[in-house]
Amino acid sequence: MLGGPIRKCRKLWPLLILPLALLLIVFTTKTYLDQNVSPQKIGFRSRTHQQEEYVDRNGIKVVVGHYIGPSVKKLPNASRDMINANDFAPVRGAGKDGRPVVIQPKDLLKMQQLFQINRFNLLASDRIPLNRSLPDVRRKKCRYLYEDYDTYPSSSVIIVFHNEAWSTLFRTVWSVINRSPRELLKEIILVDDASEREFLKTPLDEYVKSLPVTTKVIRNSKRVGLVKARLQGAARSFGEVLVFLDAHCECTRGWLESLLARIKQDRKTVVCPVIDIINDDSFAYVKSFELHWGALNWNLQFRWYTLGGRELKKRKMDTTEPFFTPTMAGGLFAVDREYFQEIGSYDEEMRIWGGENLELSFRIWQCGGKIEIVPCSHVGHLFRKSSPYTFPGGITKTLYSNLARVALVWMDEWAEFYFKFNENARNVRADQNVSSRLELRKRLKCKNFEWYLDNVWTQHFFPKKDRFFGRIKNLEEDLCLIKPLGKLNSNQPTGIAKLNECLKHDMIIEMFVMTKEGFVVTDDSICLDAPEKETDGVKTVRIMACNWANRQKWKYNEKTKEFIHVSNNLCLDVAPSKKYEDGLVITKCMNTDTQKWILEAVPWT
Ligand code: UD2
Ligand code: MN
Repeated sequence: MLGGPIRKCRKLWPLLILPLALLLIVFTTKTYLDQNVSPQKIGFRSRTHQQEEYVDRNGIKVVVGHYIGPSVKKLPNASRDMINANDFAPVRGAGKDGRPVVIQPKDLLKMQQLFQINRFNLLASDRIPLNRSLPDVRRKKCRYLYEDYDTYPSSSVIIVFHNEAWSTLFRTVWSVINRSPRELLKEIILVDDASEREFLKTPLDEYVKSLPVTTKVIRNSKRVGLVKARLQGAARSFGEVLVFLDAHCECTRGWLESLLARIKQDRKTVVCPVIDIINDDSFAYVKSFELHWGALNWNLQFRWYTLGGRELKKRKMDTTEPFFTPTMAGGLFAVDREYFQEIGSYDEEMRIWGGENLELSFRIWQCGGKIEIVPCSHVGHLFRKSSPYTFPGGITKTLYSNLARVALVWMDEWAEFYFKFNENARNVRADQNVSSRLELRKRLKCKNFEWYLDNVWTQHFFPKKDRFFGRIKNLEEDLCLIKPLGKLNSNQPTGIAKLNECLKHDMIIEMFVMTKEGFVVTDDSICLDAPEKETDGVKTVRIMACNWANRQKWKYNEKTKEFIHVSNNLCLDVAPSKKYEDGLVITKCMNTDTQKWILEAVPWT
């Protein structure tokens, strides 16, 4: 009896191994290619859809969520039945206290198949109970700050979803139910954006009836995208505050009170929790950084950056105080319901995914509001390395149309900068009619983007009239400084500062800003850096995350053409070996030819 199935399995072995081997080949080739791009080619690689995930200087894992396109080939394929099945089968204690789930070797193949469906470990998720416990990651003081919560405004929690897994969706819902004071939680609103999964239809309607909190379900038969879906939820809500969550979140204790407390104090403050990380493989709950804020890069992608200088000092004075942030990630925030309408909710012309977070961020700040992160509020979000769903209308066109709209409405002359360096956005620019949003901007008497850069995002690295923007060229070698390439999915571009052939076209990798304070910055808040005090003869110059400290300050001498590292009073020079790999160093200023640099300004509008 037993022999039958086992023998059958043996025959299947080659069939199973082949896809795995293919997967491995595709993956290694991809990694190989990424690491072996010759310097001259670097600038032509499109990095615009890449997900950034790296460990920063403080040893904190930083993950930035944005669309990165289809992942490695769908091998092995998940069958239709698998996609439509709800195999939620909780195992007692799995994922308890936010701990990782370990999958046995015998289940690995199934795990990989299921992974493709949502681009996270569905097998692991399906084993974790919907009401799993999570660590209380807040600072101790937070526990006693919100005891008068019965005086706070009430809330409607709005969760939009498209083809979400049952276990992640309802773990989100249950974490809201279990960890929100019932008095403050008026209702939960689930907005289905035309999901196709069978279990998200009638079974969901039935299940929702059993929940102890009023839960509305709004359905779409046609895909509307997350902006319209959220607006539908907002239109049907009764809470005084709207709280938006992605459909794969887990809220921890105190998350809601601390958000609502701030809105009670000031209804024009839009607040975000600290977004912790639910690991896409193990579903471990990982506490995330607090000394960062949200901003963007030259490609208009949302990014977390290290704080420095005044901002950092302010934050360290009271680590439970809400602190402001130039932009929000977009998925997790709370806003006064009426204020949300007053400032123009969302740009309804934004389709499917992307851009709405920056649009809302600029609008709030420029039109008289504030965005803050509340350190006593922690919510986990499942960050994925790629997007699992389709983009009707095409990913490039959809995403860049949304981003072009952001630029055209809010960024003034910096819109020109964006279009100049971004071909995809340039291609869809003319198709955008933003007149109603420009009218809104006028009606609300919003401030301009320059004000935003000067007053809100004080550590920005965009070009401006009062700073240099362009190439930094070594006179002797006739080569240009370039931004190092990060490894795909692993590192922030960090490395030894190197020279590269000066490119004929203006490419972002050769563009640097030099601020009045002497920071030499390029896209993604990356700075030219050398040790503050020369130690043990180590004089290598690096390009790494800006920390706005003295070690990253430089001075350019127009006359002598020397580029001086301020704290050491040493000169930027080519490594003595003159080898590409050895990059740049700082050394005693002797006015040699390799110590002469030209700042070649490039027009940016
Ligand atoms: C981030 C945000 C996300 C959104 C996005 C930019 C966080 C943690 N997440 O990407 O909320 O601001 O940036 O647009 O800040 N969905 C639909 N219909 C669609 C597409 C998506 O309902 O056509 C849902 C989806 O099921 C999910 C939510 O919208 O619940 C956000 O989508 P995501 O999780 O793919 O976005 P994410 O986290 O990569
Ligand atoms: Mn998400």
